[in-house]
Amino acid sequence: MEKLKNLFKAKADALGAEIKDIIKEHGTKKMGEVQLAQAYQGMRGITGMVYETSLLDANEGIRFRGFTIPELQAKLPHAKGGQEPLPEGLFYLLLSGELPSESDVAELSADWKKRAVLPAHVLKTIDALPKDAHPMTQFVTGVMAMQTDSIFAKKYAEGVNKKDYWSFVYEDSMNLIARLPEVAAYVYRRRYHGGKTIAPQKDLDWAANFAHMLGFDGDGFKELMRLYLTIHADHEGGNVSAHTTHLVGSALSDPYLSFAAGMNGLAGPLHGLANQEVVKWILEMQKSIGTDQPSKEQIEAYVKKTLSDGKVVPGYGHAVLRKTDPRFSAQAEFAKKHMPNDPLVNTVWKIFETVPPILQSLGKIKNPWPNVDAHSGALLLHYGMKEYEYYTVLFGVSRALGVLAAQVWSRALGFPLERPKSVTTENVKAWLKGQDEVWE
Ligand code: NMX
Ligand code: MLT
Repeated sequence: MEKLKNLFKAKADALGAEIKDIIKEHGTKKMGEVQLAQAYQGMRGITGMVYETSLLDANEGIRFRGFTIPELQAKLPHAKGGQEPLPEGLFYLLLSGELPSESDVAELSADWKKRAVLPAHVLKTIDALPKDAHPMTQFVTGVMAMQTDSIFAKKYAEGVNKKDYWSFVYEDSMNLIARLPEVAAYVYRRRYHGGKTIAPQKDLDWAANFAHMLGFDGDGFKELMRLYLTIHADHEGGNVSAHTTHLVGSALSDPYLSFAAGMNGLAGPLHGLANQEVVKWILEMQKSIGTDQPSKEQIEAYVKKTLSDGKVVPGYGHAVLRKTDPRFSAQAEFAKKHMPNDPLVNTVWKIFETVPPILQSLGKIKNPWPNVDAHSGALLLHYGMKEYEYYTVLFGVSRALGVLAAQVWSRALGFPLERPKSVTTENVKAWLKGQDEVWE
């Protein structure tokens, strides 16, 4: 798809020149200061990187290139008869900064279809793992196996000019995104359906074809996938999966290596694995209480027990957000439209009424509100995808759109190796006594 690549190049050249001037004129301006506690406490609130594709406001939530989720639902092209945005459109927007037309999206969809050819060894590499290996392990293994096809790695070994890096990273990113649904669907069918795979259907859009290969051909699930794969794509640069992809990419590791690294971060329970943890937690609650429709009082008691057992309430809290995640709200709207009487969805809504005041009452949790993961599982279960250990793979397929678009930008803008400074507590203690400096 030369049009998108050329558009990107023109935009990147213009922004690159602007950034040069900004750094020259304002490079010594302070963006904040670092407190000692921040160095010990996960670097919260330190602004230390540039990531072009999206920006998170603590109260409003995510904007993708300036657009909120409801705006994207209205402005991005839809499938015929559908109402949810096509993820192809979101990728076009993230990469170029421009809203695509219907034909831009159709062209991108067709381009990804052409690229969606897996090297022969990829599925065999996944097959070397036990069938019951966690789906994220199988997914990342598939991504790593595809690395043999990296154009960037090959060109780098040949000694290309650094000005051209972005072009090969673009090609790798497009190939990787095009191929991910087949790898992800393979993992699902292998783990849960005896390895009976389903061939791609070439006339479907990226999300609908993924749904089809997973084995879900209903219109409702396809619409859900379009929404799901759009809203999980990006959450500015500091989250674990985006930051890891960015960091590893800064070493000029190719997009396969850096995306796989990001996915290993997404597989952590405080990050993307929280979507499986939410459903697991709700099912355990139902079992322990003995009903699939617990009352608010029963939920309250179970939340208190979770906390007194020293565990987190999955799906609640956030490192940056301080209000209900608009991705939670978008999913709640989808549920109101398509499944308002689903008992599990109703339980998710009751948990939403119950949990925040309890978390608030502890006095230490900065954000008692639900995040994206609090709702997603109930929607998937509604359509019959009950294998919750798989859910993070869906998150990962979506996250590729954001972190890989950002990676193309990072190479086009010539961002250097990322390497922040660290200190030791010995150094900190000496600094506090005035005997040493904290080295910059
Ligand atoms: N349940 C119980 N305790 C919590 C929760 C929660 N949902 N959220 C925060 N806390 C605790 C936290 O563990 C910490 O305790 P302590 O001081 O004893 O170590 C204290 O509250 C202060 O934490 P915060 O500063 O509010 O949160 P932080 O920025 O450190 O962590 C999360 C953010 C997202 C890791 C945290 O809220 C959490 O563990 N949530 C549950 C897991 C989850 O839903 N993760 C998904 C995030 C979204 N995503 O997809 O990535
Ligand atoms: C994400 O989507 O990456 C999560 O909400 C976590 C984050 O932003 O830190």
